Amino acid sequence: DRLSEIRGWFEDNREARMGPPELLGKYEGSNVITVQGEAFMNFFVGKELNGRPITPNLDKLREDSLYFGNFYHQTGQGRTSDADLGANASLHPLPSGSVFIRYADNAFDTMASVLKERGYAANVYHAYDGSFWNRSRMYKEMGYDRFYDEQDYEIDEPLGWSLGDRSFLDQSVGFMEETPEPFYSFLITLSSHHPYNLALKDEDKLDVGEFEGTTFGDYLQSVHYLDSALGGMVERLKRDGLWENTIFVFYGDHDYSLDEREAAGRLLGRELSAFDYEQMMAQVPLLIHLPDGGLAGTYDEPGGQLDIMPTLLPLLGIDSGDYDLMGSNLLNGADRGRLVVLRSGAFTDGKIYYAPSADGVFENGVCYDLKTRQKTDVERARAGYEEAAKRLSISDDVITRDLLPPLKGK
Ligand code: GP9
Repeated sequence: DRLSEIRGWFEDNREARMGPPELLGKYEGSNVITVQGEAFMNFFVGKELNGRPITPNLDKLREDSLYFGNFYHQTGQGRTSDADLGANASLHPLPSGSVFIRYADNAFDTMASVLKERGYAANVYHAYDGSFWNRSRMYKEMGYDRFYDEQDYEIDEPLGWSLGDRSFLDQSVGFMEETPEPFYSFLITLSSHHPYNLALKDEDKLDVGEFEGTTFGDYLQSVHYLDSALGGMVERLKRDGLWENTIFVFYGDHDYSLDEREAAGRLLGRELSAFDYEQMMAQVPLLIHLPDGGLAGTYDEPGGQLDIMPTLLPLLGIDSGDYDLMGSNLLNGADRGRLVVLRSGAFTDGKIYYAPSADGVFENGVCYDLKTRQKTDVERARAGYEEAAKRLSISDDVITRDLLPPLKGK
């Protein structure tokens, strides 16, 4: 029946979730601080504008971090909440709506719930109305001890939708300092939310030159501000002695909702094909800083948000194979046949990228060769297409039929 079919898939993919044995438990007992950056994409990371780096703090952090530069967001209509679900529960979003709103009463295995079983404290931080995306309800189900929402913060830096990220991150570290270790902290930033036109202080401004007064220019300003806020947070974690015992994770949640192919091409100094731009809109950065700066480098294998949980758990001594997670461990190397599946049915294995057609007929989709960046025979995508469709339907059933308890025999 369906349940044993699904159980079989999780069993068959067990090894893809487990990391290299020598890393199992290497950072056991560390705190984990994960920051999800609003609309923070990858295409400007490490780039300069008028001779000034757009993301100087992330550039510095990258020197002793793992940087995944070929990393996809896997969100759907639930946008920020879908990214949260992907990273914290390793499940795909649904074809419509947000899981946070539609299925908040279901049972989930999450970073918070799994780590709490191991004696961690687990808190989530977001300085906005706690009911947005049904977070207050969903975070109870996800197992957090506490959700720090807008009411818990002093709004001493009003910016954009709410409190500016600089003060948000700083006050959040203050709350963490009152939390018993080890802890898992999940933070969601907000200042770089659309429409991006922030009233920034002069010292926070980036000279965006030719993009001044455009939405694209405002967007670059807003992500530059988030980068600066992150830099301040890392400084404080170091100063206050948390950094050496913390795995620090940063990733972007979803695309920036703009159609700016021409402007993005000007920024990057090359003309972008429609495919180049599609890839840009699909990718966000992922950085993982380990307490000793270990495993630092740029990782080019493809990955996605659902891979964050199965990558982090083994570092803390927890076998990801024991949990029904849809993602893979990013430290396995590319040889495990990793497939990154997007909600649209698009997928990549690092060699090809398949973009489905609106009618959902396989043959009408387009397959690209990632080396040549040209269209290639769509048949090359058939096996991956079938596996991608299988994964999406398993994840959908797990969520809509609340299958995690019965999969565990409960
Ligand atoms: C608000 C914020 C918005 O709480 O998370 O999310 P988005 O509109 O980007 O999904």
